[in-house]
Amino acid sequence: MREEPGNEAPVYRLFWDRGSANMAPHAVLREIGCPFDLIRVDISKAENRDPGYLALNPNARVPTLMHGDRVIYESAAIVLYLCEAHPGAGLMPLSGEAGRGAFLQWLFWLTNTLQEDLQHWWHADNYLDTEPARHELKAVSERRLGRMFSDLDSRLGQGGPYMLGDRFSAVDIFLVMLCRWTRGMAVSATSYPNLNRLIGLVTARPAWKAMMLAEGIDWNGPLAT
Ligand SMILES: N[C@@H](CCC(=O)N[C@@H](CS)C(=O)NCC(=O)O)C(=O)O
Repeated sequence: MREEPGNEAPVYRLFWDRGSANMAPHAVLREIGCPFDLIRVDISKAENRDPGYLALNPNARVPTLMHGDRVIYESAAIVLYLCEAHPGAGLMPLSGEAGRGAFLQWLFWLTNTLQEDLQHWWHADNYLDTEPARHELKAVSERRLGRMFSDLDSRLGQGGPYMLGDRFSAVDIFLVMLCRWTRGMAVSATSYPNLNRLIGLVTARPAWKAMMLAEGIDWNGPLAT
């Protein structure tokens, strides 16, 4: 599928699957407004294990971004790469600007801490062999996530509405992607008022809406997507 504003040649190719970790890079591409190709990698059909895809991303995960011959994987790295390549889009404070440290801190924390606990909840089978152990890991992860979302909510209540105060950035997109992944939990991210306000702000953006439409998902879609 080609997403091509005007007649420009596509600059990027994003390998994606529905509702996966590509959501944030995909929405960032749409915020930037540059031409790109979308190449579906259907995990349910094990396309992420095809030799051709493994040659790009040996971890067999989505997303992967190609920029010409360059290959980049890890969703947060792709987001940072795109924000740096398109400073005019204003999706992150540049080096030396106020908020730069906070941007990096939150992007890294979201991907190495919050996203990791979400992985435990969604994919306990990747970590433990028996059902009771997996059940326990899911319960512990959900408790830990609850504390993290509660802390984020307090922060957004004191200094929001965005993670960088009154400045929207790609960190908000990344966080809202992770918030969608809580929709099957007893207490989802939308239960926290300040987080829910941020979710409302980000999901109202044309770029987010276009990403959801292109991926064929909505906020409360089935848990497989
Ligand atoms: N840290 C990676 C995680 C990517 C990831 O786990 N993607 C999932 C979909 S959300 C995936 O590709 N799963 C396929 C599998 O584990 O076989 C990132 O953020 O890019």
